[in-house]
Amino acid sequence: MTKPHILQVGPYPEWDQGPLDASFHMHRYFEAVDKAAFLADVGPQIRGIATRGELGANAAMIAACPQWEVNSVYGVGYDAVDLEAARARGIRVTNTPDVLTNDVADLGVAMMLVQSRGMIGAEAWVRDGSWAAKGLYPLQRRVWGKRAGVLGLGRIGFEVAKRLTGFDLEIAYSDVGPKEYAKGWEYIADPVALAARSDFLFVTLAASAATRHIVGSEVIAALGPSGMLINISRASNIDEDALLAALEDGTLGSAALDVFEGEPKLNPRFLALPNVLVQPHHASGTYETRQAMGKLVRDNLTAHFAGQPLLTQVA
Ligand code: 8YV
Repeated sequence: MTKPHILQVGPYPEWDQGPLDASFHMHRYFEAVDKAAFLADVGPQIRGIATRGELGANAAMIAACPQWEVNSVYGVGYDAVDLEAARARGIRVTNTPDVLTNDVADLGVAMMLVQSRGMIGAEAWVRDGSWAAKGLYPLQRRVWGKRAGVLGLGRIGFEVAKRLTGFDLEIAYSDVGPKEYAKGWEYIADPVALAARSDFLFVTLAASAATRHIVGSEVIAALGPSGMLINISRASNIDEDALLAALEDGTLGSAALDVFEGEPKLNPRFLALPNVLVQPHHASGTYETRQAMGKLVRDNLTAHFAGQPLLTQVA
């Protein structure tokens, strides 16, 4: 059987590329200089798209691939895939849930600790000789015993909340409705009210058109001058202009962010702010997790072309 032609939107680690090239005819969109010409050339043969959470598959790609059957996302978030176009054409879409949940939750909690305790500055304080020259490092903010809000108590939100109980934090959450697995954590339907009763607000909900800017100026102001916003979901869940303005004028105390609009070309205003911890969208970035994500991408593609049920289908 001829190997199915796959449009590869972005790079994958070598341990994935080898097996993919062995099983499929991979067309590397990310290496193409003239992307439109590349799509016009290879598009007619493409039966599958292999992409990443933050890259997705846009309308131009989809329009160029008349034989497109399946879209396999390396990531749990598939908000960057044009789902409407996929559904209209009966395209099957898969993602990589569960295998990354704990790593993403770990990084979210770590970001809260690093930012609250000023560990980036403390590291520099030692390395640049300030400790010897200036003495003790300035005092920071306590974490344990404070109040945490979790916006989106799905798989990742649940694991974040579970970890926060280990720090004796008082947990409350918002979601479309109360969750039976919420271990007695307080359900607060309104994100503004959740922010108002929180010292730390974690944004963990799956991004969609419905959640766009769910964290806007009202939520940010409610979190307040001593509050911290932590985002390990998608930048689109937050009104970034409102966030930047609030961080610059002190309406919001601080933020710890792993995702940005237009990433990796984030707004340079973030880089000028001392009260923001910036991270390069690596919440799922461990060898163990990425190997599991890569295997799921391959297994879903293999299952599709073998006429088998998909492992992790979302559409
Ligand atoms: C990326 C993510 O997929 O899971 C998601 O939705 O955004 C990430 O895990 C990962 O960074 C690889 O691109």
